[in-house]
Amino acid sequence: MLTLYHCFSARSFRPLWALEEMGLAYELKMLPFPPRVFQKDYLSINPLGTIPAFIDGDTMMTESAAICEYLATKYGPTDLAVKPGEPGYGAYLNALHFGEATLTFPQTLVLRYTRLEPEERRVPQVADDYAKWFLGRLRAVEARMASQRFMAADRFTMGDISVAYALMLAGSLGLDAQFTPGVVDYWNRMRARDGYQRAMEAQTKAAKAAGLRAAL
Ligand SMILES: N[C@@H](CCC(=O)N[C@@H](CS)C(=O)NCC(=O)O)C(=O)O
Repeated sequence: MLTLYHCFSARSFRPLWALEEMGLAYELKMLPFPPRVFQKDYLSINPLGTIPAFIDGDTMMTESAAICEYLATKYGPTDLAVKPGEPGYGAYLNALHFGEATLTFPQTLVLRYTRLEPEERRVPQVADDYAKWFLGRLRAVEARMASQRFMAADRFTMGDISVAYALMLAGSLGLDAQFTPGVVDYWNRMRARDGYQRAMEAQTKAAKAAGLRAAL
């Protein structure tokens, strides 16, 4: 059985969405956010205390985009991955990493310095600067959507899951009002997918069962 440790709408949503797109069976373990504070025994699973943690037999992974790639390559074949021989391979790998390293990381500073730190440690200038930094980096998505419908290979892939999760997080942080038209259209198409909707339903049901509220 594949096991995914998840907090509501945290980065673990990427592998959750991937699992739903692929129709794989999995167990979803819902935790309060952040688990390193509210569920300290989770540190025995993932010493970093971060979400996600993903278990498949002896394999344990903690990087959301890498887990998506793992699922596609290990449990495929699936069109959700792009093969090295295909023209969109480079764009695919780029989107997988761009979604996390370039689009999600700056938003974690916004989250931290507007919501997670105690009032006296909040720093509006850091939050504003990194919100602008994130919105500036969306230029790459806007430019691509001028001529394409997906991040790679002319079809929906794990690269889209990686990038679209960053847009989902931006919605939680109230940054989506500043999306440009091509990004708005792309995000609307991504979140209309059945796989996305099923992942949303799965986390809502699991959160209710665990007595947890939305974390992000
Ligand atoms: N690069 C990792 C980052 C994991 C990460 O930092 N997750 C956040 C949730 S979105 C977290 O667990 N934060 C709580 C903490 O740092 O204690 C990934 O893509 O999965």
